[in-house]
Amino acid sequence: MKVLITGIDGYTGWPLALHLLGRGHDVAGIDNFATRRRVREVGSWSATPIPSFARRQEAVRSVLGKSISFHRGDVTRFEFVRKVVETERPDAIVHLGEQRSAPYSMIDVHHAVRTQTENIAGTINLLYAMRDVAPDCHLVKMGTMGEYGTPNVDIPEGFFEVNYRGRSDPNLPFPRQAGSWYHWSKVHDSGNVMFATKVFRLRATDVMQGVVYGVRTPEMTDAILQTRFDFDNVWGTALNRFVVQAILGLPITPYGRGGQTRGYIALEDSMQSLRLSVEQPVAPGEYRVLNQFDEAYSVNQLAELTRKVALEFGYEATIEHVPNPRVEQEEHYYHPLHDKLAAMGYRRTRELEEVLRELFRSLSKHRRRLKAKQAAVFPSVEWRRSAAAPRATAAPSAPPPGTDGMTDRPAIREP
Ligand code: USQ
Repeated sequence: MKVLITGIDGYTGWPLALHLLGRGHDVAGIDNFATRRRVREVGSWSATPIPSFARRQEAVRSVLGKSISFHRGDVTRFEFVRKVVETERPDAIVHLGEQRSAPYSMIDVHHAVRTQTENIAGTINLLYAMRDVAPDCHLVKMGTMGEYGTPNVDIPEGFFEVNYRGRSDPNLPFPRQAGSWYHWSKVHDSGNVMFATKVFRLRATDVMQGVVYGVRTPEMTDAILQTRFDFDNVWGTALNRFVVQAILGLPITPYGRGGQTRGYIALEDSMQSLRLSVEQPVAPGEYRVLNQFDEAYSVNQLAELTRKVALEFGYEATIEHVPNPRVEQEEHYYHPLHDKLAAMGYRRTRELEEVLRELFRSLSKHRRRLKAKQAAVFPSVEWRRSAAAPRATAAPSAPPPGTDGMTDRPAIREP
């Protein structure tokens, strides 16, 4: 199959490209390198040194003997998106090209607006491009388990039966209660994708993915093929950050009481799941929702396990509960269902502890890069910051003259 990946330069986009190539698919990609710029904006970088995209393409040619066609550009520009879809004529589009950080979206009004306008516009552009030039193409859209929030009941895969005042509907969308502007952008996307499948008779799978952890996949056979790995407080996610904290001799920091529970999936198994979605498209007009995670853990469980594995590597990590910069439930019921991927042939291949060891092995090699950006590890973005309180260090509170407050605006050269 021919697969177009938006956000191909990212943490999951790049390994997905390698994984699909390895399985005999053709891959094309889009990226505007926003993540590279925005990680710099918050004073950090990828723990793993990653080459420019041109060098990545070269490496794919020389190491794997394959090729990736690449289009640099922004999915918020409709003409660009339409042109790429028309040129590539993909069988599937995996849409990962969105602003993916909850803290980044909570920095201030500019980051909130930019997150929502970009994410929502990019998805609508793809839906229209598909309608116009690739109506048979299957959209695999990256959503998030965070769309559902933490309700006090089981979470189905997208839809559930409702009985209300003597009437019933077997298939209503399960309520969404997201916890950041970023997560809400995914909720709005979900509504838009569901609507487009009806009115344009498009095919779509909406992937409610949990938190992804890990740094390696089997296709990364050479250091030049490795993916990015973020560990700062804005772009790094819980478990990945905990490993880095342990390596740097900093305390592991569950926010608040640490009972926050989320679904987690290893990077390699996320690739398997996305491939299965691509290889098993839905029918025209069908909107499928998949809950994509392996197991739910609380932040406290992850912190304890990280401390245990850290010891095996000679790191005596401590755990320090810090005031929660977010507004979220810190103790709650959490039981999402996730049966559909298993029915599609998905099998978990990676255990958490084993991936934790791999993380310690891989990241210890980059200790100097971690140390150089250590200041970015500490929480800096507060969800409920009053105007008078000290602000996030990540961006200026008032936009500099002539800009909209985003420091990633100017076109920059790739590193
Ligand atoms: N947390 C800590 N300490 C830390 C960092 C995070 O306790 O140092 C807690 C957070 O408060 C939260 C939980 O860990 O309760 C998860 O936070 P996270 O930063 O790992 O993940 P989150 O912000 O939810 O977002 C990440 C990805 C996002 C994806 C989402 C899946 O950045 O793109 O959509 O995971 S999910 O969490 O299922 O919504």
